Amino acid sequence: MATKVTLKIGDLTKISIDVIVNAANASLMGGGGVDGAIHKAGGSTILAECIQIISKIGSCQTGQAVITNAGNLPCKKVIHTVGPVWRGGTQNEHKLLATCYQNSMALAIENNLSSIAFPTISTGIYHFPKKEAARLAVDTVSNFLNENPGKIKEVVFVCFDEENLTLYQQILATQKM
Ligand code: AR6
Repeated sequence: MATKVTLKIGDLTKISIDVIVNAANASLMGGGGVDGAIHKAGGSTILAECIQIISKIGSCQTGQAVITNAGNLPCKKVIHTVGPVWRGGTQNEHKLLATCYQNSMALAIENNLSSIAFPTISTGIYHFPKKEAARLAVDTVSNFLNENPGKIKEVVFVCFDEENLTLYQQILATQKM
């Protein structure tokens, strides 16, 4: 069965799905943007599990993904991944952002989670250019699904603003997924 790929505008924390992906930072201790929204809506059990993870791994590297409970959120689990800070595009940012999407989907499969929702990782406080990030997100997810058929039933791209929504609409319209 082909994977359903959809696009939504709104708040990632409100989505009922197996797993949502958090655009976190290396400390996993929360922050602003979607990270702040997830911890605020999800409650303290998410942070408690992040603290346990950090006590074992030290810090979450850029591109890495880890999984926790989802506290009070309507999803079952949260995957925390650390996107690259945009530094002009010369510091491996594209590859690192692709790795976030790949590792998140691989971790979802490992945990038997078959529906996943992504925010537009790195395009807020980390300033990755939105159009390049949208293209990279769609291409990376598409390639991953082709290479791992039948494992993920649904992918939702969640945009928080009209600009990202329009970019994703344009890119998805030209993409066979
Ligand atoms: N639902 C969906 N998308 C959201 C939400 C929400 N509730 N809130 C914001 N966005 P950002 P980054 C959008 O800054 O660039 C944090 O402090 C937002 O409009 O959340 O990867 C972390 O702790 C933007 O389009 O993540 C890190 O330190 C997108 O989510 C740092 O920010 C990503 O913006 C990570 O920065």
